[in-house]
Amino acid sequence: MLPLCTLARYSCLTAVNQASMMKEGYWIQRRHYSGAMAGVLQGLVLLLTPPLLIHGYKPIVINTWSFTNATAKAWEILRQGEGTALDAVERGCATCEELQCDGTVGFGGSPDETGETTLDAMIMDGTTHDVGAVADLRRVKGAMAVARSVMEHTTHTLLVGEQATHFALMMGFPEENLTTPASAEMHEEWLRNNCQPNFWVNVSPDPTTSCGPYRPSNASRNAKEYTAREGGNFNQLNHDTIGMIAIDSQGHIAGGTSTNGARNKIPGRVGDSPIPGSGAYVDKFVGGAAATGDGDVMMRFLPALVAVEGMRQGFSPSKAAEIAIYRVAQYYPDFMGAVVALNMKGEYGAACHGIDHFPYSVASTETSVVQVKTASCVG
Ligand code: SD4
Repeated sequence: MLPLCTLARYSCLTAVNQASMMKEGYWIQRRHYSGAMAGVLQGLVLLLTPPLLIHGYKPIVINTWSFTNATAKAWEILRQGEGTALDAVERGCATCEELQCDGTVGFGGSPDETGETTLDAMIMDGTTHDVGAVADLRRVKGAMAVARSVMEHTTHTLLVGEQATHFALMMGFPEENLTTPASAEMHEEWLRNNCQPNFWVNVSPDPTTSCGPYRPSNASRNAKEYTAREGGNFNQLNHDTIGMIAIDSQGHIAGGTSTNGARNKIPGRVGDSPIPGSGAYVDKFVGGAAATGDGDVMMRFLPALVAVEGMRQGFSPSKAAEIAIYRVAQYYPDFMGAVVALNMKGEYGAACHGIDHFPYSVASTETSVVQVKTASCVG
């Protein structure tokens, strides 16, 4: 029978959570809200299933943004003991790919300059320090599962581009067109808008007014151009990666990411998400962290690694995430990004920059249901 106190606690927590988000002036945008509501429903379903007997570690999962369907899927696996932390991360992120979370994970989003959607994903086992990743993956929808295959069936870490596709097909994944009417329209609109915005600097014709093909011009790149050209391409609307960290009841920790990258990217562009230490990083002795945001800048600082090393030095997850974010902000004061961090004790936190608030999702034996937390950002 379902204990009444659990039910009471559930509705209480949900109400408090939403009230505090409204108080802070933040309201979940419609796309986030529908995800949150679906997660709440899934949370109710999870409450009706008998809890797993926990030995040692308390399972927990945390992920970027209010991608609550992904959290719920991972939590279902952890809570029922149906799989390991790796399984939870793989299936949780794959859920986002299937649901095209915010249009920035999975097929049919962020078309590149030619209109094609390409995918980056990574999975890391904090117990063995094994990693599998794919970048610039083409015509295969399940990037996270392909990343897991790289880990399970090769001794490599990262496969890219057409060769990653070739590998995926050998592993039995179907070849599919990742373009949808919505992504085709995004591309058409970009072309109608003279290819604005784009990621080119110091080329001619002038990339701020014209489409390519471009050739190099003589000017040299500087931080000011970052603000004007690169930073302007990233905001909360076109830039949401799922990054997830999970700990199972055996104390195994895993992390992963999946994204379709940056809209209008130059073909061949790979972001931070498939790079270990940048998109995500996990260590069985410490905990894990995952990042989202402007990957072109963030990968220059390995923020997930920095956050884990911060926790190793004894900082709380929130503080460690903040340290990682500040490291980037010192050089790029206009960058947009966020980091979630979780330690092996099950404590977690987040830090963010360049947006007002950063929602992230958590499910654990403490919360019983998927909750959306909100970090206030600096910068
Ligand atoms: C990238 N970091 O490819 C990814 C996108 C992202 O929040 O995180 N969006 O740059």
